[in-house]
Amino acid sequence: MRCLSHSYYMNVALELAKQGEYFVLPNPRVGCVIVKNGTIIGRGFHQRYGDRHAEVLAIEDAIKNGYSLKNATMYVTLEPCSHYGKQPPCTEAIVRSGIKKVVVATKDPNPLVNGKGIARLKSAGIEVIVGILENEAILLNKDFFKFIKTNLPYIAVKVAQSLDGKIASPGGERFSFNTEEENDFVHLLRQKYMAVLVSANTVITDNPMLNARFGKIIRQPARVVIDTNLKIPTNSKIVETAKDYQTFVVYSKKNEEKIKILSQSGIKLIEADESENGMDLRDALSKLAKEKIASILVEGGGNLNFSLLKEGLADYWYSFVFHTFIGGKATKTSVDGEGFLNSYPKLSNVKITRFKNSTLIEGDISYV
Ligand code: AOF
Ligand code: ZN
Repeated sequence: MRCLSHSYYMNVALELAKQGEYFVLPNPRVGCVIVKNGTIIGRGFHQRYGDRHAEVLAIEDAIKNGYSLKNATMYVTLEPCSHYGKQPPCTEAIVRSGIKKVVVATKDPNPLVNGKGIARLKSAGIEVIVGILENEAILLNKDFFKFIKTNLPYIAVKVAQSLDGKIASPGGERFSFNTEEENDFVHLLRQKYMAVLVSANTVITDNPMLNARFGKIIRQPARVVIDTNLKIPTNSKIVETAKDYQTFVVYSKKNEEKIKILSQSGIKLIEADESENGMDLRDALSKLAKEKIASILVEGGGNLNFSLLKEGLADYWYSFVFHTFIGGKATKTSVDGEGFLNSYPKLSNVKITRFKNSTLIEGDISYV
C-alpha cells in the first residue's frame, strides 16, 4: 500500500479548489479528494455559486468509479458545512457514506458553520484532523475570509500610471498606454472580482463600460459607481447599458428625480452615510457586502485610492507602471488626497510581471 503524506493529498485538493476560481464567489473555493489504501478514489470541487459542494461531488465521483467509501479518508480544503443553505449539509453526506476519517485544511469562518461541521463529524464517530496546509487554504480564499469575517468586500485597487506616478495627461485627459497585453490582463482581472468600482468623476471624464471585453471572457463582473451627489450622466454608457450588466450606484445626497431615472434604467441604488469629505466609504462597502458583493476591483482615481488606503479598506494593489514619463506638477497621481503623515501603507508579498511597455507591481497591502 502506497502511503503518501496528508499534505500530499491536501495539495491535490487545493489544486482542485483553484478550478472554481471565477465562478464560486461569494462562496469559497473548495476542493476535496477521497483516499482509500493510498489511492485517490474520488475528486470534487465547488464549481459554481449555488451548486453542489466539493465533498458531495467527491463522494459521488468515488461511487461512480465503483468504490465503497467504507473506511476511506476524505481530504477537504475547508471544514465541511453543517447547515442548510442553497445546498444540504455536507456533514450528513459524509456521515452516511461510511468515511472514517476527515482531514480538513482550515475551519470555515462562516458563523453558520465555524466548528459546528467538525463537531458534527466527531459526534458521529468520525476521526477529524484539522490544520493540514492551513495557510495555503486561507490564502486561496483570502477574499471569502475577509468578506465573511468583516462583512466588507475584499478590495483590490488597480492603477495604470507613468514612471513618475501620473495617471492622466498634464491637461487632465485620460491616460492610456494599454496595449493588447495589458488589456487582456486587466479584462481577465476584472472577471476575478465580483464587481468593478469607479467614482462618478471617472464616469464623467472617461465614460467607461467597465465590462470584460478583451481576451478570454468567462463572466461579467457587476459595476459600481460611487456617486455622492448623483452626478452620473444619464447618457453615460454605464447608465445606458444597466439592463445588460448588474449595476449599482452608491450615493449619499438624495435627489428623488435622479433616483427615479436611474432606477428605471435598471440601476440598483444604494444610500450610504455621509462623512465630512463626502461619503462614508466603509458604510458604502458594507452595504455592497449586504448585496453579496464579496470582492471588488477598484479602478478609480487618486482621491478614492487615497481614502481607501487611509481608512485601511484596501487589501491588494496592482500598479501597472508604464515605461514613460508624463511630468507636470499638478498632474493627477495614482494616490492623491492630503497624503499620509507618519504611517505609510506598504506592499508585501510583492509580485512583478514584465510586459513589453509596462511593469506590473502587485501585492498585499499592509498597514503598520
Ligand atoms: C463546503 N463545501 O464546497 C463549499 C462550502 O449556500 P450554500 O449551501 O452553497 O452554502 C454556502 C456556505 O457553505 C459558504 O458560505 C461556506 O461557508 C460553505 N461553503 N462548504 O462544505 C463547499 N463551497
Ligand atoms: Zn457543504
